[in-house]
Amino acid sequence: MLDFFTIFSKGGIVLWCFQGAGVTESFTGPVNALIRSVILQERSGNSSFSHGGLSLKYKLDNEFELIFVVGFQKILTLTYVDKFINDVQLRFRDRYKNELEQKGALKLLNNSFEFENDFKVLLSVAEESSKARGPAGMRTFEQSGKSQKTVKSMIETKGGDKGKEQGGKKNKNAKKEGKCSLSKPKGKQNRVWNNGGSSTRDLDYSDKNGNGSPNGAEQNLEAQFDPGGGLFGMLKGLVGSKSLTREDMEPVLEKMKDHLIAKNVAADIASQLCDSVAKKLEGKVMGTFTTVASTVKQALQDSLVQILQPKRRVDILRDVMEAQSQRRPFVITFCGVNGVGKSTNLAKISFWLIENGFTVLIAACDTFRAGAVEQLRTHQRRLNSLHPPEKHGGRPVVQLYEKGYGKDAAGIAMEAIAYARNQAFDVVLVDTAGRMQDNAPLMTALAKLIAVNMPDLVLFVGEALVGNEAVDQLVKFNQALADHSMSDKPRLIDGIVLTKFDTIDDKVGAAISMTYITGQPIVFVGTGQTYNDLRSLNARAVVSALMKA
Ligand SMILES: Nc1nc2c(ncn2[C@@H]2O[C@H](COP(=O)(O)OP(=O)(O)O)[C@@H](O)[C@H]2O)c(=O)[nH]1
Ligand SMILES: [Mg+2]
Repeated sequence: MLDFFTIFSKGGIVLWCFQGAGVTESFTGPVNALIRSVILQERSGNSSFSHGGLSLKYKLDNEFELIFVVGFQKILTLTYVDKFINDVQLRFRDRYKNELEQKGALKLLNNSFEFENDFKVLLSVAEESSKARGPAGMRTFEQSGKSQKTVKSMIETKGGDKGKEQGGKKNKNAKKEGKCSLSKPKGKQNRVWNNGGSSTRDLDYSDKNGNGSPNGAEQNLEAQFDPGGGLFGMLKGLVGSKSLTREDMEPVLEKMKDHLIAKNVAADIASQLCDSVAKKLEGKVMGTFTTVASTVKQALQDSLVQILQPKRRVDILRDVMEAQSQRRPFVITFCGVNGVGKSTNLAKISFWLIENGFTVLIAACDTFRAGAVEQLRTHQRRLNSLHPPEKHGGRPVVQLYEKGYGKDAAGIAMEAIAYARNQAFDVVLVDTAGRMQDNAPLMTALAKLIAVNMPDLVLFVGEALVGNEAVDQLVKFNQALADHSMSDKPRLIDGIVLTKFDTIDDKVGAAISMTYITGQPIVFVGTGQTYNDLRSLNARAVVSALMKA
């Protein structure tokens, strides 16, 4: 009932694969999609993925750097898959331990992994066991929760659900306790080099459970590794070649998550990122002199850079030239909530395009906010005075297309694009009214504007100041565009303009939240209120600001 199973190395070499009987479709597409949109984008916190009609489940083997992927029809509920993928992993590792230990792509390529028989045996065992279990029968009274209750507790008393409530609270507490003990570093205290250094500074390390570390030397060691305390003051000095477990990493991950949130990364995303890092590291063998904290830190840093690295080429100037050669204007639409800097950054981008020798038509499609049209007219005048028509063959380099207030924005955009085509403008920049992501009628209107005009680029403008809100905005803008699209390949947000970057100090987390949610690049960063305050994103600088304690 499986469509396929494949085992490949993280370097991309397929070691072995299986295709289910009667399955004719190639599974390259789904596996590539999994690699592209999950594994390469640090979304591996979750171990399943769907693509078309298929469900894919995967497991990372970090010790041998392998990925195991199984695919089956989404409509099937295969309860045995999780265990099965584990079993296959263990068997494969057992059988080919020696081969896998000889690292190096060529060696892997030269080996043939005759795994067919083992796989078939495991598969039939798994399928049989799931059949044997069959649909779960009804529980007997003794097995049910009710049998555990006393009669008294089942009698409803006047005055409401006090008993229930108390029960509920108790449960909550019990849960909490369970959690606490999970995150508490257990039994690792002895694994430190006790070199008896002297403590120089207090550490930002507090054991949430109130069990202060009895071992002073351990704290000293921490101080030596990370004299600043702070985030990586958690370091437990675990040294030696051992493979990482989730438990080892838990305290460090917890601190990292808090650190990312403090840097303005949305809370959900911080947890997903930490989960993904944990998945990537679980089972990995550490080098002799590396510590859990430094390993996790490095992995997180790599993941952050990976997220910020654009997944596709964004080269507006080249695209404009291409449109030019097709004798049509290149159209960019700006959208976002109120006051984030859409109009201001649209003007900066106009300036940048003009400096690069293009002509720009600004379409004033914010027909809602008083003063919006005048604001753009002021920019148009200023830009034209910076690049006077005399220097450009008597032709103004930037013009405003406006129809006043209260009109249909989609219609104005369409007229503006037609006008630009007739007048041979190179670029049309469409300003739109700000709208809250929850305002359904306005979101529908924006989706219509985009669906009707099919701009070449849809830029979402967002402030670098936002934290959790960034996720909500982006998810809902994208959702509205998808819901109201008229084609089966909806136009979604293609890029992000991150504004007010000059006001956030090192709280640069919004950059991560926004790229993580959309998978789209940050095309421009606004760093002030003059025309020159437009930058591209430097992923490494952002990540180093993020990691700074
Ligand atoms: N410091 C700073 N302020 C900005 C930046 N971009 C826009 N602003 C300011 O944000 C305010 C709102 O900008 P506006 O373009 O009218 O926002 P819109 O409602 O999205 O069109 C204005 O006062 C801008 O000067 C930026 O990158 N840095
Ligand atoms: Mg505006």
